[in-house]
Amino acid sequence: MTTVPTATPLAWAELEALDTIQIDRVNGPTNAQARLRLFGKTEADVRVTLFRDNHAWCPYCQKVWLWLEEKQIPYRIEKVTMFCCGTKEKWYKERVPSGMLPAVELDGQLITESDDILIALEQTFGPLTISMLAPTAMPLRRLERLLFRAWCSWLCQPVRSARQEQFNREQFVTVVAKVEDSLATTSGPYFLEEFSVIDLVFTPYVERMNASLFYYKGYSMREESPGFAAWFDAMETRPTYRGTQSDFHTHVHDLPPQMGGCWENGEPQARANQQQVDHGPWLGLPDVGYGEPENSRVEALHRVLKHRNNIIRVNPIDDQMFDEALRCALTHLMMGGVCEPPKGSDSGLRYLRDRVNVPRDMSIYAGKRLRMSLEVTAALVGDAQGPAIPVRNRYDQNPAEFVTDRESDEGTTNLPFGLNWLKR
Ligand SMILES: N[C@@H](CCC(=O)N[C@@H](CS)C(=O)NCC(=O)O)C(=O)O
Repeated sequence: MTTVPTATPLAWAELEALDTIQIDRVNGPTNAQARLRLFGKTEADVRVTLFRDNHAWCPYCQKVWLWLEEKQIPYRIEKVTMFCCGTKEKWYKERVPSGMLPAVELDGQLITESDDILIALEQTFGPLTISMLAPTAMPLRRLERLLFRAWCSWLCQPVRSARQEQFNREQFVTVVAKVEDSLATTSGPYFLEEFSVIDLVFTPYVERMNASLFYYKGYSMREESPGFAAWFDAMETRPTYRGTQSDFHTHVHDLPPQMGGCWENGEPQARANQQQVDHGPWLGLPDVGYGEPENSRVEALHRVLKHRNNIIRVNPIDDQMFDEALRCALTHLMMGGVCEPPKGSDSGLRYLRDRVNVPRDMSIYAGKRLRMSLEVTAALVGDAQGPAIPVRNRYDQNPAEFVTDRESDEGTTNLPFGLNWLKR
């Protein structure tokens, strides 16, 4: 019998030596960690502050975020807690009593409601191809709301019968067909002849539809709808979109508390998809169509190293045991091969696997690679899962738990990877 060689886990210093990545959060490509974006300009040019959620889960924030990135408007980012994750910051409620996100401060004036924000921004900086108020924009904006409502009716309401489930599905598919007809009227993949604000209007919820229907209903929008497939592919050519893009795992678990529940239909395809999204393999899921960048592993390493003290502290298992287990997973990530973690560390590794948050913590392929190494390493010692991901709230992701330990992240206060709610 051949025995598979077992690597010893690399020491932190050895792992640090492998971290060769340099990321310019302020002037480089779109990313979820920046607190300041300058696009080569200076801080004196900043007229806008975007208030958005810590986790990059809020769809309306993603729309405004993408607009600022596409137009390359210098801006600051202030991150705020969503109600489903913890307590809203007092300073934010003083400014926006409803606590709703996003908000923008433009030349000292506070604006809420994402569409009003875009209208104010385009009045100041010019439209992104067309104005939100242009006659061509209005029917497309209404079509997006129609699609949104058909999705909510199917996903977010319990049904009494298989017939009702089928009806909701058909309603959704009918609206998808309408949207695809609209996409087909242009010669390119976008809603208008040129990429425009309309594509941004559709982006956040279409991304969430693709994830949630795959997981809860066994319906793969990107694979079943060629017009949407081409649109997704085109969106993914844009570094702006790539920087805000989430993965299936993150979305299917961030949506239930935000939407008030997501209802699965129990079909075999849905079950198979749930298995893949939760347990892997994560490569090959239709949440991304472009090829893997060569630095995805090193990006994952870089992000874990940056926050390793918090990651270890918040994990439900013993710190020393998890320290070694995590180094085993990172050794696998960077070197391949087998690196057996301590017995009993499998649930801790899977706790982290389930709380990698894309794009808050890292980009989509880095997230997949990290989940994969955590799972492969955990499987060497057992099949214990971490505590279940809650569905009514995500207090397991409460940023307040990190307040005293906030780490500098290119001028950011980033709050990654779950928290120590079980240990306390
Ligand atoms: N109509 C608003 C909707 C904004 C909205 O629903 N925001 C949600 C997040 S997606 C929110 O801030 N909820 C309060 C919270 O989660 O803390 C807009 O377009 O800006």
